[in-house]
Amino acid sequence: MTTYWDQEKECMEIAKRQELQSARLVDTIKRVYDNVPYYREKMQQAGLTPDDIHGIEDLAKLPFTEKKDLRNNYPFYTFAVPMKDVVRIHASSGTTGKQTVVGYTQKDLDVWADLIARCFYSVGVRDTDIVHVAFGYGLFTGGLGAHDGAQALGAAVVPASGGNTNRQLQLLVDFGATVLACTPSYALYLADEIQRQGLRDQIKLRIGIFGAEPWSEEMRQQIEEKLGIKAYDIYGLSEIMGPGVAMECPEHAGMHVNADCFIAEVIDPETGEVLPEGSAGELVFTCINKEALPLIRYRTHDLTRLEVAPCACGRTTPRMQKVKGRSDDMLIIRGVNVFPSQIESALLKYPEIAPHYVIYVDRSNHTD
Ligand code: DLL
Repeated sequence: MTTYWDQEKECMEIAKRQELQSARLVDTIKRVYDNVPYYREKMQQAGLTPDDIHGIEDLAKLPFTEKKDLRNNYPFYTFAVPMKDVVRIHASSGTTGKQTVVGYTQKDLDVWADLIARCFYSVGVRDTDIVHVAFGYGLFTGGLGAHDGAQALGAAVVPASGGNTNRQLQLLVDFGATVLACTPSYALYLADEIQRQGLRDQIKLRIGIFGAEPWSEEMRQQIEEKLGIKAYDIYGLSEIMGPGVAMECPEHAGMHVNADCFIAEVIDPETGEVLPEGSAGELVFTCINKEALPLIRYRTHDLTRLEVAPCACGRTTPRMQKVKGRSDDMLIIRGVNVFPSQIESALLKYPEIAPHYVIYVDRSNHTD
């Protein structure tokens, strides 16, 4: 009937999954070498051709990709398919005014929706649920990503997008949403407003799916208590796909990486060396089931650890622990990526202001 769950079942056996990853990696490397001049040059500089990549054992031979590489090839020069095959474009902020642009073919969108459906299903979302999506819709991948995934699962989607809290509360009450998807900071803000306006008895939420920014166990407890829901962490980044790269299961024992589509590695952020299983370091992803933008060894700059032992839920995919920080200076404010250099370039437009500044980020009342 549904495909999203069966696909994952197919790669439960670790050896079988590694075989699938190897086959997909070899195919991806051939495609980027043939179709993306940037990757061909990078591989040639490293003395590599696709014939040198036989499977996941050769992954570490390949050069890394950085956000700046996408920026230098702005907007579409990293795409591996002609523009006629691209059906959606999203973007995320970069270190300058320029966005990091990402593209999807129809198949990419179908795979992405399936992955999110798989994530949502794993925490109990069903086709009988009403999913209120309060991630921003637009270039950000949160809104449309969660939307397509919930719809693929057969749930009824309320595309609320972000902001206008009173309207959001009215929709939650009137439509009786059972699932809320948004940033954790906005969930806490909504929870406080629900409490303040005495609406708790009129809210039917039972599951919360929150991500796009780091959040703590304490924050989970607060949200769960205030809204009377179970809250789950969802992780992703535009360059790799958007939300749904990894998501927690009801065991709350880390986020299961969708390993049939993304190979995760943890490296030393200083040296670039791949670290032994279970070490903390910087997360790197390779896309192995993507057509338009299959990034190779993309450095996320997110610091975490990968747990490879099978989970108590029965699944065998590696689990990433909560993101502990970043190895660059990016801040994430209400799900929006902000680099200090962007603040600096705005300040420098005013000659009357000296270019010395301190950035103060206050999250104390969850609205900032
Ligand atoms: O934030 C995609 C997303 C949307 C994920 C909705 C989850 C839910 P970007 O705007 O490209 O994409 O930002 C990606 O956000 O490298 C992390 O630093 C951070 N991030 C995303 N999810 C989490 C999370 C979306 N669950 C950057 N915990 C990533 C901690 C997260 N940080």
